[in-house]
Amino acid sequence: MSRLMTLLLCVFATMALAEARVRRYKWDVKYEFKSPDCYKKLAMTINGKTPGPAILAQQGDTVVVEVTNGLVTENLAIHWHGIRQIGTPWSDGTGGVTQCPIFPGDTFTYRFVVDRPGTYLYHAHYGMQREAGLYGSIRVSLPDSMVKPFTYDYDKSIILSDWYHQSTYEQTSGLSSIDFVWVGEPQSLLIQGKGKFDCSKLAPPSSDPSACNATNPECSTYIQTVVPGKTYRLRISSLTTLSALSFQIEGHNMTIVEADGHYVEPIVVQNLFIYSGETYSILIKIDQEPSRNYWITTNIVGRDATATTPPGLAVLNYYPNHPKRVPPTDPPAGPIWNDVTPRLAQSLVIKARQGYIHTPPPKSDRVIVFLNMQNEIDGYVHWSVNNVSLTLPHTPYLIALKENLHHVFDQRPLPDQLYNFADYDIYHVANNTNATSSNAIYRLKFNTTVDIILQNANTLNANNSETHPWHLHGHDFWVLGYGTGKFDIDNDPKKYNLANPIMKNTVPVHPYGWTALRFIADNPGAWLFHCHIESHFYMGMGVVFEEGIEKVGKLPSEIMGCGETKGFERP
Ligand SMILES: *[C@@H]1O[C@H](CO)[C@@H](O)[C@H](O)[C@H]1NC(C)=O
Ligand SMILES: *[C@@H]1O[C@H](CO)[C@@H](O)[C@H](O)[C@H]1NC(C)=O
Ligand SMILES: *[C@@H]1O[C@H](CO)[C@@H](O)[C@H](O)[C@H]1NC(C)=O
Ligand SMILES: *[C@@H]1O[C@H](CO)[C@@H](O)[C@H](O)[C@H]1NC(C)=O
Ligand SMILES: *[C@@H]1O[C@H](CO)[C@@H](O)[C@H](O)[C@H]1NC(C)=O
Ligand SMILES: *[C@@H]1O[C@H](CO)[C@@H](O)[C@H](O)[C@H]1NC(C)=O
Ligand SMILES: *[C@@H]1O[C@H](CO)[C@@H](O)[C@H](O)[C@H]1NC(C)=O
Ligand SMILES: [Cu+2]
Repeated sequence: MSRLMTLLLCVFATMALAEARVRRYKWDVKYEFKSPDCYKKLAMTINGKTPGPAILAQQGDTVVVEVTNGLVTENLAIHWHGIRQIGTPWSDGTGGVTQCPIFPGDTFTYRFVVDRPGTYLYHAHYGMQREAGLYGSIRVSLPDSMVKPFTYDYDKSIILSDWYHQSTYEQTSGLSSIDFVWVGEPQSLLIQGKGKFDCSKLAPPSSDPSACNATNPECSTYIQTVVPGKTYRLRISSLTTLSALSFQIEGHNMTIVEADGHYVEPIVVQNLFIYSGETYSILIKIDQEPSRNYWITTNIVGRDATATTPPGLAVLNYYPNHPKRVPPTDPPAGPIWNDVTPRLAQSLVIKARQGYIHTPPPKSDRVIVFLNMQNEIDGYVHWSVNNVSLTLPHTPYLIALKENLHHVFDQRPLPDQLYNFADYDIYHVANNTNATSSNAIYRLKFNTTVDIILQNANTLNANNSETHPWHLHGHDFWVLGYGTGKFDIDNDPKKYNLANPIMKNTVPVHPYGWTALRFIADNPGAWLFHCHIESHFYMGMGVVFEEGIEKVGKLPSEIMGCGETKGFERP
């Protein structure tokens, strides 16, 4: 019997090997005028499109993307969000961390293995370029020989995002001025790249009638046609620059079955809370009154955008109704923006699926508490972690570490906990003390287990604490717990879920709350861990981990060319 099993396993392994393919893509990135919400703006496109082309692959495939930077005056880097890059840390696509940016006119080839099935993303990772629309989805299917723990008839991907009319240049200039200008709430929400801005609200009205054209087909409502009686898997992901969202489909419950590439114990919800950088698969049954269409809506939660950002609308079109037939009802209102309770409840209820549980190590070797703080530095507003605001060095960390360029970033270790964390009042307005700007990093002992506690606090404004989705490159982490108030290092760890925690790469930290994570530092490289809100990361909200740098293979010369790396280029 066991010999037969071994034989079968060998056969399957060989089949899996035989199936592995190379998926090649050739992308031209440039600026083009686009009107995703009817307002004409310069958007960053891939082969003429935003969202860019979806990458479809099967577990074990090698994805090769040849990116040509046609932005003329701007650098570029593209990150493969949720792909751990085991053995290829230089393909993570994080400008300043894992590579020199792709210079205008240059072509760079990303090459990596998609080693697990699931729903992943890609997006620009240089400056605030994601805001300009450079993003798309990655769908990795199971090997032919393996079955999913749930069934469905159709599989669709929908990316949610928010959209600003200002350029990234205007936004970054405002954020990095002494007269700080906040980016504000987005003008619209996009569902699979389509939204609707009310052109009559343009202030001042444009004299150019094409500047905002309500009948432009680029901003036609997104329509998902469905066949009655069938079950759909919708892969919902968020790549908002700022907003936390709620997503709902009128009259239909949704069953959450996957989160960030991991199967979860199915739970039925009426709305899905989703934070920037997260992906979920939901199943819906097309079982409602078939003579009409239904609304698909998304709205902002966690920030008061009621007066500024209308909900994003799309249509669930029951075949054979006309796709343009407007649902006879008003779009359902989403949940109220400032109620944290249901959001925390959703975070708490999602567990790893029975039969697919990866058990975390029972103990950690190191505990790092990251206090999320808003500060000022020399009059500039920053976000910081433990009083340190991240600035990226001109020479990327991966290269600096591997080639022993010790002088290009601050070598001093950073604290595992703010020295006065116990006294820090998370409900008090953050005192206007200056944080420190630094490019120092955390160095993790290879293959050790690390716990990260993300602690939220009050911002510089009274009675305000924000939601921060934190994303880790190069790893998945276990989500051991969430709590409200200040983390109690003596008692809260006793309540950790070590039995069936989900694994994710992005997780929210709720207002005035904490989130506890555990991961194994077993992927040699230099990895960013940061708030996935574009402006927060731009303002310093992130840290960098190094682990097993001596185990990193020879760096490809293509990632060189900036800062002190020039001598390492191919002659
Ligand atoms: C608005 O878009 C429609 C549809 O593409 C087009 O026919 C019309 O000319 C546009 N109007 C302007 C002022 O550009
Ligand atoms: C959705 O779930 C709720 C709560 O479980 C239930 O009351 C309702 O009937 C369900 N709706 C549909 C359309 O299945
Ligand atoms: C912060 O820095 C500014 C500018 O350097 C300085 O004027 C101010 O006194 C500092 N504030 C504190 C609390 O140290
Ligand atoms: C800010 O300073 C005040 C007065 O010294 C103190 O009561 C408060 O706890 C401090 N705030 C924080 C967030 O530590
Ligand atoms: C943050 O750093 C500043 C300047 O080094 C210091 O004055 C302040 O007390 C620190 N804040 C905390 C909460 O440690
Ligand atoms: C990592 O640690 C585990 C448990 O201690 C051990 O089994 C494994 O061999 C280690 N892996 C490496 C690459 O050192
Ligand atoms: C903050 O909340 C407290 C308690 O609810 C209230 O007394 C205070 O007026 C609020 N402050 C502001 C600026 O809203
Ligand atoms: Cu944030």
